[in-house]
Amino acid sequence: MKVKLIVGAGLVTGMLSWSVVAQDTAPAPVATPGQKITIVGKGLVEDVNLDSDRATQKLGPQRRDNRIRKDSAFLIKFNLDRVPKDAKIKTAELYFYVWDPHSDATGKTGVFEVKIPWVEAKANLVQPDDGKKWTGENFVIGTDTAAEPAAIVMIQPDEDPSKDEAIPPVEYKVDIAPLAKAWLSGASPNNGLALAWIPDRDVDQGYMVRNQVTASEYQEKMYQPKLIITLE
Ligand SMILES: [Ca+2]
Ligand SMILES: [Ca+2]
Repeated sequence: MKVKLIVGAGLVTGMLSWSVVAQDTAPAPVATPGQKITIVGKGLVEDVNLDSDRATQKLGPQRRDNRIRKDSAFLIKFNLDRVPKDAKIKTAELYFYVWDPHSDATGKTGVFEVKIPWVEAKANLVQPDDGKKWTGENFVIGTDTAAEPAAIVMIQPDEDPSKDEAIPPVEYKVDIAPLAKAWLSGASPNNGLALAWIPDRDVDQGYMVRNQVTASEYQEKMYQPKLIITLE
């Protein structure tokens, strides 16, 4: 069996963090009841900001300047190769981390299934890949994604309005088991998900809410986006 080791660059609580990526020569993984599979880190997670102010920039390497706001979204795709094909998924908890919450308002944030394939190093608001197009001129929620969110998360504003940043970043988690099941079974191609702001005056009082989230390039692994799948 040939395995490739990727050693995390950061020290996390005093220990080196490891990810093991099985190559295609590895035997197929076997499902164990109650098993937890954590998908985190470069090599297993791709993410990129599609940002209206930087529409043609390729923002895949951005560590934390990833903006969820009007006409902008943060895309995340998890590699499910380590999940046994016949596994029965009980929960699939998406974790993401907000380091710059909006100063005043709660941000209603949808998790939308993405319908178009995209490449972390090439995608931006105007293209999913070099030489490729989103459905229209730009990436649009409801056109390049499912119409309805698979889940909704309420991102809270700054706890202390005098401080612009949350240190450490604030953790959010939400179960996206139906999405993960569809990707694993092949019912839906795995093009990942988009975190996008959903304007709602009852929630945001009419504010244009902007939140910034960490990416898989963030120096501390514990604050990188991840998916924790628990099997039945
Ligand atoms: Ca990235
Ligand atoms: Ca802030």
